[in-house]
Amino acid sequence: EERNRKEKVATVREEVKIGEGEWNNNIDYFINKKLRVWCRLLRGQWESGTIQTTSGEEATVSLSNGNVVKVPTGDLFPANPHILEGVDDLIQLSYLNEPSVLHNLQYRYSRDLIYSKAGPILIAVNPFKDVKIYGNDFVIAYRQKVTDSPHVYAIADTAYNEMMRDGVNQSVIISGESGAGKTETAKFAMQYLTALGGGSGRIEYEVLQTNCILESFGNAKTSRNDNSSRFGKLIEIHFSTLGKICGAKIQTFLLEKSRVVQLADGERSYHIFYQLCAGAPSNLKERLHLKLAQQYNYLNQSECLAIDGVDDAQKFHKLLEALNIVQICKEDQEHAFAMLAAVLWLGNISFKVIDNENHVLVLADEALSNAARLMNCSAPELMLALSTHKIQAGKDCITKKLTLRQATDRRDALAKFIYASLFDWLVEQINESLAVGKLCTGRSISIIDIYGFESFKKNSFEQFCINYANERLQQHFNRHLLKLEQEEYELDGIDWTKVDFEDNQECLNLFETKPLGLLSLLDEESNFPRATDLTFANKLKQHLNANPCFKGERGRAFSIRHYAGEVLYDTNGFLEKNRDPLHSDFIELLSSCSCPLPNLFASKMLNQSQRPGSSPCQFGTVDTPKQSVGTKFKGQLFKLMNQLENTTPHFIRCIKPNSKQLPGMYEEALVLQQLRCCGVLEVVRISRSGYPTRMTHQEFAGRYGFLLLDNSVPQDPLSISVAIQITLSNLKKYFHIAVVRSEIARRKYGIMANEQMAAIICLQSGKTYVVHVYMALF
Ligand code: AOV
Ligand code: MG
Repeated sequence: EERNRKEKVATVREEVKIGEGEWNNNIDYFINKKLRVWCRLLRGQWESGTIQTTSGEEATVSLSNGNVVKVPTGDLFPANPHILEGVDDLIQLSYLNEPSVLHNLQYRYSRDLIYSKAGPILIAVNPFKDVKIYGNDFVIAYRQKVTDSPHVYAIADTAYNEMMRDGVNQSVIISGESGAGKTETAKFAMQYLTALGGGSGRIEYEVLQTNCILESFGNAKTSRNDNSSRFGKLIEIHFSTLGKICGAKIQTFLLEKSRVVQLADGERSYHIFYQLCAGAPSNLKERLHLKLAQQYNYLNQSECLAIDGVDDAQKFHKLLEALNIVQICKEDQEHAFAMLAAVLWLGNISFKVIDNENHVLVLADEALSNAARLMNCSAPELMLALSTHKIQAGKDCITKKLTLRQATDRRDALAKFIYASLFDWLVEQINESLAVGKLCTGRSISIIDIYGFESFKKNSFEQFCINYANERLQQHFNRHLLKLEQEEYELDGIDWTKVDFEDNQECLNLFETKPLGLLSLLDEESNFPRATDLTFANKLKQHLNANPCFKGERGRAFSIRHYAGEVLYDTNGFLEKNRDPLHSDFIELLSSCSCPLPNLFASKMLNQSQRPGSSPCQFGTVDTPKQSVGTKFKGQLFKLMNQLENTTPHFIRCIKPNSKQLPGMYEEALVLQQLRCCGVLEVVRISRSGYPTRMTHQEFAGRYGFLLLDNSVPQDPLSISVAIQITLSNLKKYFHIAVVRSEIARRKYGIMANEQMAAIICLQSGKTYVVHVYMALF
């Protein structure tokens, strides 16, 4: 076995001697040795083969499918030796070109090995089917370290161990585009942590049930994902000194409100509406005056009421269970359902045009009376609030009639406000129930799962915010994996050629610069009474055209070059969505409702929008909340980033293998685009040409001890150091060994070895000698 191993190492060594950069001089070597290469075919696909001959810039390649093709040598890349097929960490690949990485992931994916490591990152390729790698047996296997194949459980395990060992808060940061599998991955991470930190049985069960509730109210079917998160979420799970869960706290970010009133074709509103209509028992239905989903305008407009393979009624029963477990009392549940029904009925309220200026009256029909009854307000007052506007004129209040357009917008604004307030209220209730107990030590693991990068045919303010959030998260990723890692090498005085990476700072500046950034200009225009979406678009073009991440387009449109690709935005609705006004008439109306939730929502809103010095009499003029939606969101993201900075991050990158949500389908171009844009390849490159290996002495001896002449692993410190020297000088034949020179590194690591021992640093911690080896394959 030992001999075999040595031979393998020798072969790999010979094959990997040829570095990527030296390819041109080594094509002959590949021809002579009949080594595999990757060949880019006309349609951009990759096929493996061997080079037969070359002439000038052209090579004749015999492909593995039997064909022989002529291709430019620029379209050839060295392939990895067979023994490296499907390695579980990309850094083990000798050649790190794109086809090799793609092939390695595909090789694993086709064997249901959906997880791989890319140095410090976990890559998760969405299987779009049940893969039998989860559940109790697997949790135990990872806990007991029976297996070490890459898995979200392994990440959660590391986070947990580091939290317990170092007493430092941890975060698991999950990113990827829409439909890539972030939310599912986050749930598996939570599953593992709750299994590990389970104790009394109640709290961890509650923590898990929050997913069901938040998905009902915050997820919806989009054209990208049948269960798309329409809000961002950070869940902080707190642990006691003994490592048991003692509470949790959920923070949510900017729910997509517009979905409540407006749907794109083939998409749905929030799951909860369909679940309620399908699953409410008949007495509840009666109390809520509830009809079928297709009878509500807010739901039937997109001609999509059901999702393949999803039983909304059954989901409703699951939701009820979850609400009970999270201890939201029956009364509160009923209040919440009443608000949902009120929203649906609001959508059915219609208007009658009464003059040639398009002024309207509200039709006093079933929709109006039901909405009023559910909100517990008077129907005539609701009618008035929907069709007129009170304006303060000196000491008097005058009432103005609204046009059809204004009235419809107002009705929709009310529906959106009620829904968004309900969502926030629900999160508060959950947090109260999960409240972090006294036994908590303040140690926590945060899991972050936000809406993924989106690019539709038509992109509006929602995508603008979602993609901005993803830029922020990408920057956090860049900073930790690309910037700080390299800075550490520099500090340690290691000879290091910097790996360049796409920094997205410029795009963030485009959003955040004051006063000439997207968000500031948006606010400025939003405050300008006569501004329109078109004047806003023109303003952007006027000020931002010089920014390489910005492009003015025709009419109301503009594009942003995001890290994940260019997105075309239509400014239609930007100003209104950014202002997000709720007219004071409604606040008054909601405050007058004899029902707890509308009252609560109204008073929250008042607290938010009350400006210092404003009196209640100014009701009619204080129409816009203090902060715009964009600015508030920016603030939330900054806070989130600060929070994350105080944790040890663990990154998971979810990859969507096809855009059809189908199992077994691996679209190379799509995968490659995702790998490219999020910097995974650069991280692998840094990890590989960098010095990521920091292993304990035992691991080091176990792995490389066979290079010692007498094969023995000594135990006493002095012999260890001698043995390491010998091993190292042998290893030097095979590996790059970094020379750590700086004084800072010496202080950081304790005893530093001399140059002969290169990067070996011995650390004495307790009784074990830890050897830090900075090394990498040639
Ligand atoms: P997302 O969270 O990344 O999109 P999801 O986690 O909702 O994506 O995943 C989309 C769908 O892919 C899920 O509904 C599952 O059907 C499937 N899926 C994902 N991961 C797995 C897995 N590990 N095993 C089995 N099926 C999986 V978005 O929220 O739209 O950005 O905003
Ligand atoms: Mg999601």
